[in-house]
Amino acid sequence: MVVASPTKTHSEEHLTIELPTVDLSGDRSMVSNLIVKACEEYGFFKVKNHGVPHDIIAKMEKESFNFFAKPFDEKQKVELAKPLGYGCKNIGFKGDIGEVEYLLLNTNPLYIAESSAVSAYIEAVRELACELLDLMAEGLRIPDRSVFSRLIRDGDSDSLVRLNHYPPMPLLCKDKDSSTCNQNKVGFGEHSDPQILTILRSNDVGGLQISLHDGAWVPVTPDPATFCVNVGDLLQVMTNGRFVSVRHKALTNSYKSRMSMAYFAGPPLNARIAVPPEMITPTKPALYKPFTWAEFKKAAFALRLGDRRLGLFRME
Ligand code: GA4
Repeated sequence: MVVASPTKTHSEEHLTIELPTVDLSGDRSMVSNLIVKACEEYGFFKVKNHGVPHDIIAKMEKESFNFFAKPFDEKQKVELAKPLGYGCKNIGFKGDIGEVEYLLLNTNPLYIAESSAVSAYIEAVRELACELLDLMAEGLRIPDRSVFSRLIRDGDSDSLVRLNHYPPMPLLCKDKDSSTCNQNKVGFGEHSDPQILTILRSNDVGGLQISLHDGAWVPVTPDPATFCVNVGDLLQVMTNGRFVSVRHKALTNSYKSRMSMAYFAGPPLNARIAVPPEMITPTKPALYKPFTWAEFKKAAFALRLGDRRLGLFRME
């Protein structure tokens, strides 16, 4: 198994880190330990040999590009995002905007045409998400190995797929001395993901940045052969704060289109977000109050994209 250890390169302008890359074909107990370490340190990691067939990814990407290449009027014929459907620039309900157009879909088979590129992609990526969640439980030494994945496998799971298209945004500098000159525009502003786990695939155009513990923003090198996985708010809660739901954002590229496809693995709306007893110890008492996903989701959608919603659910 090859694991690229995180390396930092200081340049005059910015810092880059290589996220840990976990090879899923490696020894299971080593893989699960590496995943736990990455979730604790970065809240993000990449996976290779992930088992999602290349042709399923390629078809999904091709259909996504075809969709976004359609005239604006036609795209708008798809239901407008409320929050599901087609959206352009507007994110959520609280006035957030970004240089992005997107399609947000419920992954429930009721809403997705059978044997379509989208349904094949959802099925394969859900399988990967469940496998990763089982590996996390194993690495955390939780005897009930499917404690997290069970929530995603449930037929009522409230998981989403989001196709994001970031059109190229040239850097136009009227004032050469301005501090914002030469800065890429924000496609999707800083936030954490509310769900359990996010599995992201992007084309070879960079733009994703993650926030490190010291607040520094670091770009993630794009790699279409891997999936980028990140911990969501609910997994931070279910690991009693051991895993971190890290803030991230996406910038546009100045001359190339960036396409990303995100699968947000969420539990059923009525699921109680329980912390496995192994995660609570006398030295690490419960950090969060109990709540259902419906309650948490409602709170998330009532706030701005960048607001810190986990604080609302912390024990006094
Ligand atoms: C972030 C993760 C997912 O893209 C998403 C987003 C959702 C939206 O775009 O409608 C939210 C955002 C996301 C978090 C806070 C709320 C809800 C926009 C927003 C202002 C689909 C999700 O589930 O939460």
